[in-house]
Amino acid sequence: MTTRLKSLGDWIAEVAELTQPDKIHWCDGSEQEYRALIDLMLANGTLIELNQKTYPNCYLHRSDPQDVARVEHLTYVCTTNQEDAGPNNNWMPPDEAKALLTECFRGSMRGRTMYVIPYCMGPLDSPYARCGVEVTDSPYVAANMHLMTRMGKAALERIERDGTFVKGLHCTGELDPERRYIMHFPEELLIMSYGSGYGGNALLGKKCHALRIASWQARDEGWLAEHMLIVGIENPRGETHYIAAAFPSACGKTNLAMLIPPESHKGWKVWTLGDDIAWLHLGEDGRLRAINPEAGYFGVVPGTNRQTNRNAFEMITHDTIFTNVALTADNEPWWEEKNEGVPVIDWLGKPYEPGNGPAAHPNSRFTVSAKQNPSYSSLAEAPEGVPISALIFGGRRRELAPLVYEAKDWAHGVLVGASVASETTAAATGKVGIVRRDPMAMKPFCGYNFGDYWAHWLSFAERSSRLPKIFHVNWFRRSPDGKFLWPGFGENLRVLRWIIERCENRAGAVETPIGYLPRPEDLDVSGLDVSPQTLEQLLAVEPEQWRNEMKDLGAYFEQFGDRLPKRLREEHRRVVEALG
Ligand code: SAT
Ligand code: MN
Repeated sequence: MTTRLKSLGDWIAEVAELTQPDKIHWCDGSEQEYRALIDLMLANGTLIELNQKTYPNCYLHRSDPQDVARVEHLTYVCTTNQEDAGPNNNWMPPDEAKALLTECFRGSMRGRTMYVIPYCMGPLDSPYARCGVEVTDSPYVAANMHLMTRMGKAALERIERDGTFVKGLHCTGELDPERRYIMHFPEELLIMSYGSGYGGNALLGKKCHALRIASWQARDEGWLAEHMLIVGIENPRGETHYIAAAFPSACGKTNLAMLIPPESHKGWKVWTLGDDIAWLHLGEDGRLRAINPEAGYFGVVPGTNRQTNRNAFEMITHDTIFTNVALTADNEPWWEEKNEGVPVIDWLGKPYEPGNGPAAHPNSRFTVSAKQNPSYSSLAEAPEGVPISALIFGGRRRELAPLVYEAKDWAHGVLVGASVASETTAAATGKVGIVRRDPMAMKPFCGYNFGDYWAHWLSFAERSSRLPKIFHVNWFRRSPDGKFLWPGFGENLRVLRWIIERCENRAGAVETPIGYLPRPEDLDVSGLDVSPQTLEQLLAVEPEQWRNEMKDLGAYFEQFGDRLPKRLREEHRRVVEALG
């Protein structure tokens, strides 16, 4: 297979000339090809076959121990003007970055096969979908891209029709953390990634294309590329509302996207459209419509069990690639809070010793096709996407942020999104548990200056009067003695119900300086082990804490200087004044 598209053919020739692979393989996306990739990795030891009786077609990949998460300090946005990348991104002049990486890539595929992966982000026949071509020397990346995207022949046909595509060049390299770079050139729709085989660094369709490059394209073209799950909530009357929700990595997006209604909510159904990324466009009717650009899940494994996420637990018992989990004596995958089995080999391949830390890496992952999800929505394939009733922002906060609140209007909602802060998790290298600002959960993923990004968000109010309502949630608030106050998981449906009822003008609320909050009686907590005092704590707005938060937010905004939209500054001032 080659291509009729000259620009693509020329680029592949240029890359091959630079990297000097032994062979070039154009991926067609077939099942036989996937099988051959798996067999190759089984033969060379990069994959381990798991128990095929209990986990058919499941495999384990152990990454380099130094290559287990995204590396934000080595991720760059290389725009001509540094201001365009903004203080929220690492920056290098494009020429310098390319020169540096060209030296890394020179001869880097010698003795290896170069895989050319044409892929489409979004349903193949969707006007909202966008395509890319990833070139990689990693069969692990090719196999993961097979599960995560619509890749191969059909994608290539669309690329040839469109005539444009995002270029992604990836090479595993020496896996030296000192020689690892994830570089983006949004002005040229180009990604160059060297020295890591980990998901978000190496599966270039995901964060690199579908968020960093796409957010740039979206600003130019008038849409939004967001770090959001998409879920449909169907009530017992058969009416479905679609919600898109942004949370930082490893804060439960996959669980929320696959939520199982609790026993108390007979007749409710939850449909998954996406668990990580949403592309949002204004439809002709003025409503915001969402598609999921991805076709699979790259989810956090630890914590997944029958109680927390039964759908995911069952979904990953077949046709799944596991990365960095532990093994039982029966050669089954094992992870913390699996609640069954006993680990004997840890994620590093060593005999498990509790004193050495967790058996599975805290950021161990499963890769699986979305079609395996029992709650997969048929509308996930709809070219026009689904209409969104509510947008939700959330973070992981021990204190301050109440269980849920609603923004007063769109501009206030943009402030609420911009104010997201969250405790860091194992999804990125660095310290875990530190509260940091993560506006719209996009801090690691916005491909341009946050100031311009907020202006773009604000501009939607001028284009439509039918925008969704905006909410903020916090499932992670704790009591002074450190216990989670809210049960979370399936019970989050109770909060989503209030959100939906607010969208239908059917639920009560009280106005506070930070937005509308449910009164205790507006939330259905019947049958839950949540006392009136606990509910009060969950819904408390402490003015002193909030005054400090707003001060901190104001100081954070200062770094964006002139690029900070006036409207956002005004919104901030309005909330500060309301807090007194
Ligand atoms: O970056 S990944 O997509 O690999 C995981 C995450 O951080 O969400
Ligand atoms: Mn994510």
